Amino acid sequence: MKITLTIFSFLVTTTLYAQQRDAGLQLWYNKPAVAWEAALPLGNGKTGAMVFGGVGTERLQLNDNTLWSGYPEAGNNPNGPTVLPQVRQAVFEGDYEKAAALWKKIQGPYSARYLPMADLWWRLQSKDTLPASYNRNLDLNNAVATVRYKIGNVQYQRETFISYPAKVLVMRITADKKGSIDGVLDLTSKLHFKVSTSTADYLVLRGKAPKFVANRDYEPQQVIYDSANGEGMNFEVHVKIKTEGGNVVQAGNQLRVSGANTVTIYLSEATSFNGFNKSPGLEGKDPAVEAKANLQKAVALSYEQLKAMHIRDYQSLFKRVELKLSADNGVAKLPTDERLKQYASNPTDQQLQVLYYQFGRYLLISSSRPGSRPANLQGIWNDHVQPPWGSNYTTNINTEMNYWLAENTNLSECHQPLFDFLKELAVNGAQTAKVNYNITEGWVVHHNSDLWAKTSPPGGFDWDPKGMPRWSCWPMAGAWLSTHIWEHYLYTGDKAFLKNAWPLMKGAAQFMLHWLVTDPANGLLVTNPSTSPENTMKIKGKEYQVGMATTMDMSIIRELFTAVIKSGSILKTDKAFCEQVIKAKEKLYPFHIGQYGQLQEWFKDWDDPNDKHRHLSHLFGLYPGSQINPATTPALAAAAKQSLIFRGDVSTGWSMAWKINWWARLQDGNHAYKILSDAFTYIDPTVTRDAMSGGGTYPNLFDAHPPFQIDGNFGATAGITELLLQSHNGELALLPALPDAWKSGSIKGIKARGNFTVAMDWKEGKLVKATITSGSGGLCRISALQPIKEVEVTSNKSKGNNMNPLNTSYGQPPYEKEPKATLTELKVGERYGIDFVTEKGKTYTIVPVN
Ligand code: FUC
Repeated sequence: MKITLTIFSFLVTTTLYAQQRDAGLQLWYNKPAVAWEAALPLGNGKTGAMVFGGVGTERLQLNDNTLWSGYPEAGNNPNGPTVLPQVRQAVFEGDYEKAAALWKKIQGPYSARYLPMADLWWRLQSKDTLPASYNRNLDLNNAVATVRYKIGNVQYQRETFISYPAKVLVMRITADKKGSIDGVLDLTSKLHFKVSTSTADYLVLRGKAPKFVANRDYEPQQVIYDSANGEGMNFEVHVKIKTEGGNVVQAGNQLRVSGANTVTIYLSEATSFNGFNKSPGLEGKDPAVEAKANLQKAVALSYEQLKAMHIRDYQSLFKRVELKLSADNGVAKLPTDERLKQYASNPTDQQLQVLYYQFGRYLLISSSRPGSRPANLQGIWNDHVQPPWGSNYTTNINTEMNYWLAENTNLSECHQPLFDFLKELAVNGAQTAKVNYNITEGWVVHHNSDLWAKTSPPGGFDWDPKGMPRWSCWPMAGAWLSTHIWEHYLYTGDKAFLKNAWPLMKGAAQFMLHWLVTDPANGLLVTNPSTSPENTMKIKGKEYQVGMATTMDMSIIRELFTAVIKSGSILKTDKAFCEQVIKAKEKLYPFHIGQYGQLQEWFKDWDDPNDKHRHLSHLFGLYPGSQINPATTPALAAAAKQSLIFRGDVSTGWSMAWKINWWARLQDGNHAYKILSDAFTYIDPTVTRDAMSGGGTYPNLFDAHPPFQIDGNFGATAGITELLLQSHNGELALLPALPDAWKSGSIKGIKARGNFTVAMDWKEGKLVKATITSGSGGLCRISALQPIKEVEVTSNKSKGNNMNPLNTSYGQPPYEKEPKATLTELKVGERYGIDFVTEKGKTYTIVPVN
């Protein structure tokens, strides 16, 4: 087949966001939520709410992103510098059991817990029976949750949203007959609280968080409040109610509305959190000041003004990306939970896939905005005082996965809270490095963190028969998280950002230079002690936790060092330091392919082909790293594939999401699609399931680990994007792993490294057209799987006939070199491509012609 690429440029027309509403982008239900995992999430990064949509009683379960248990507690362990050399010696001598036992002496406490704040109850006079015309929905077009039903001849409606610019939650209750709204408003909390009413239209809940909450496997009495010295956070929820018609009176600690035409409820909240290093009890802020100020500003605006402001803000992010797949297959008219239940027998519901994809983007916009904390294990939505894993920052995969979609789905701004967090982690992590390891340069983070930016190795969970080192002995999170800085730069071309964040990356690499040791056996640099997160190595039938130079450790360090070397050269800074990193990188213990053709997870070939563990950390280099590629490292890619095949497809939610990304990178869209379908397994929230029993999706489309964990949502959205566009290998690969099932479709507004914004249309599995908008100018290299024999370039700056072989990688974007101008048949795979020079702000159209 002969295809001609025609490239031409035109000035970008700046359509900020499309105004039209996409009817498919709604989660909707024909009954109220009973389980929390059926309620609908709203959020502005700071405030979170789950809307249940009851008829007799509406419940809004509320969170604030800064409401955590505890206080700054480093948990560093001064035994470290004495014990660490003993651990290392034991490992070098092959006594892995002793190494693990010794390691336990260095551990500190587990993290603090993310807590539920309060519940708002709107109790109506109607019975809690289901009216015939009931509908509740969450419209992803505008981030508004709506409940509608008819009782008698009155049509009722409630609309709720949480505004990022106005920092308030607003609920508007209307009816189509005057004077028909009666109800009682009430606030409660699962934490210590008191409610008071200052005026007839104002409610305040004052609460106190515990200073300690034990992990989820302890009894509820393991929640400790401290009144003596004020440890533990204070918080306040303020509610003001406005009515048209009727009246509002105080009734005890509740507000009673009768005979109103409309009711508008404004809610704001704040905590005494005053920074990661200040006691929230003793040095905290007065939450009343912030809560009152936000509320006062908001109530001065009309409901319509607030709603318009909210939608404008939300759509400026959400509407950047549009995904279209084939027309619906008839089930789109069903409620979302019904569609999900049908999915197993009908995995062709591509509209549900689109909804799920955009829901991932919606969740990031709602849980991570500039100024907020980063999204935790549950984003910002949590109803448990003892949430699973503390709803903390689990940094050996979960926190990072939360941000995989930030750049490629064009939500770069939502990445910011993670970078703010890194600054705090670097402060605490420098202390941990010093106290625990006597390393005085750089910073370290272990496998758990929290609001207090904890960086020490977490103990806890003593009940686990396998012990703790297999997760706590993992000082790699600072390095992994720092690669996000580099990724953000690659996608945005923001040099000022890179410069500003350079000390963080440098610090993470400095720690690693000190952490690495020379293996006396081969002279290479290795990590010791080392784990492959949460997995164990099986040697002669026995399991061990702690060894050396796991593939994940070495891959993370290699990825970080590469980013540091490139950043240093872009910023023209720290030459001597970068040279040290270059030298160290050359001596890193390399990848190995094991006896079963698998990518070796461990230092030696101890992999068990029957191992089904959910973590496949050794594939870090395939994704999110960019060290393993079918085109440039085919043998390693084949080994990674073998490892994936051994582990199987079905696992916990986040594990399946990671697998989607891996199969995408291996360019096997069909396998990725199969796992995406597995992830749509309906999980009934009313049935208790074992946490490792296999993931799926709850009625509200939250990912089920189980239990609910948000990483699976984010990871799957990132993976769907990765099926359509990849840019980690020095080129923009268009439709690199399109599943057969997605015969025709289009995507707009996704991003590639080099600061390119991409739109594509495809039919019958073939690219029809792509447009690339260049955000920073520079060279753009395109590759496609379709054979290209001839290329015609009409861009003003590009040379004609300049198709290149793509079997060599020539660095990461942003591209600085001139394009080559040779026309050559490709040797590797069937990738064909073109280089062209772009101008900042211009859009280029690529039309393959058959
Ligand atoms: C890690 C994972 C678990 C879970 C927890 C929050 O420990 O191994 O599956 O996701 O984090």
